[in-house]
Amino acid sequence: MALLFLCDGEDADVWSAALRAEIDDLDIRVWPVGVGDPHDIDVALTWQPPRGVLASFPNLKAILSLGAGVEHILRDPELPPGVPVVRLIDPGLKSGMVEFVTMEVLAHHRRVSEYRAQQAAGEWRLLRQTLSRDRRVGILGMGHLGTACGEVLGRFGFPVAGWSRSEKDIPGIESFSGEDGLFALLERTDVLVCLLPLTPETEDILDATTLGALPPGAALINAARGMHVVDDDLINLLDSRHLSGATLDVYREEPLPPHHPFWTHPKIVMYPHAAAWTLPESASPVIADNIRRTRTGQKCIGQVDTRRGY
Ligand code: NDP
Ligand code: OXD
Repeated sequence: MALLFLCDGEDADVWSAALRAEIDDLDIRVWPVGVGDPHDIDVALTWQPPRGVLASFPNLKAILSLGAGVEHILRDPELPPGVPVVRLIDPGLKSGMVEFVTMEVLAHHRRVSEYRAQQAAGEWRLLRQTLSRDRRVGILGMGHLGTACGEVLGRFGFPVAGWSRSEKDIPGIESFSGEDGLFALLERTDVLVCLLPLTPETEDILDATTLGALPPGAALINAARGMHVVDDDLINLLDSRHLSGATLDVYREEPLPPHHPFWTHPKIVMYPHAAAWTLPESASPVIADNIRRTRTGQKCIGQVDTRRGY
């Protein structure tokens, strides 16, 4: 029994040390050079696996994502059928995302970009302040991360609503679901936060129709996936002043190509997919638990429905 570490760009030594602190005799094989006999591999820990690689391990019993998203695994057309795919439910990812979303909601609420632009221009001017109770936040995706963000934002006094596939009953958060629910949420939202998984149903969900349904002056924070946003539609709505600003952490192509208009758009604040990292010191106990579960025949925590896509 061996764990395959299939995460290009991640430090395998750091991860091996953190995982062996949880399971001291863990046999870890690092792709591509240290795999050994493919029959030994029973669990894969992966981020953006190259197409077809996972299919080459005949005894694979679980595929663990190194992040919350799993679309980077499910897009492999040669994914071995019937092997459970598991998303990461990690306290470090949650706290990182809560910090990021709170920071950016507050930045839009308190008009930070406008003050920075005024400072650059040497301009001393007060911009109108709004009470938090008059700034409505809407969250697309009320899962592990969206719910945590909504609960914290509610404590600042923002009226928070969330949209999910199923209706939720979360104290202090208005719940919307379904297509009608999506437009009802958009119409009452001043700051829209996207924390949806990327699935065939959610791809391109933020387009001229949905973003255009937000009230004039609304702002967008996308910390989910770049494929949720139709880039040209977002730019048109910012240029026409329907939207006041956007914070983007994720892009259709990463790194964002140098000539993409987002880089220089005055109403866009960019981050390089940095909202919430998977840190070994936080995620290793969760991953180790799922390795143990796989080896003792129990269901992993965070197993996804591969047909649903999340
Ligand atoms: P979860 O699986 O816990 O939550 C997903 C939520 O989206 C659920 O509420 C689900 O509804 C809802 N949803 C899914 N499909 C639809 C749909 N078609 N219509 C309406 N609602 C839908 O995911 P997490 O909260 O853990 O993570 C969300 C995403 O955040 C990840 O998939 C990833 O892409 C992104 N992410 C980005 C990071 C970054 O650094 N930028 C870091 C970590 C995550 P229901 O509850 O009814 O099932
Ligand atoms: C994730 C991410 O899905 O970092 O965890 O994007």
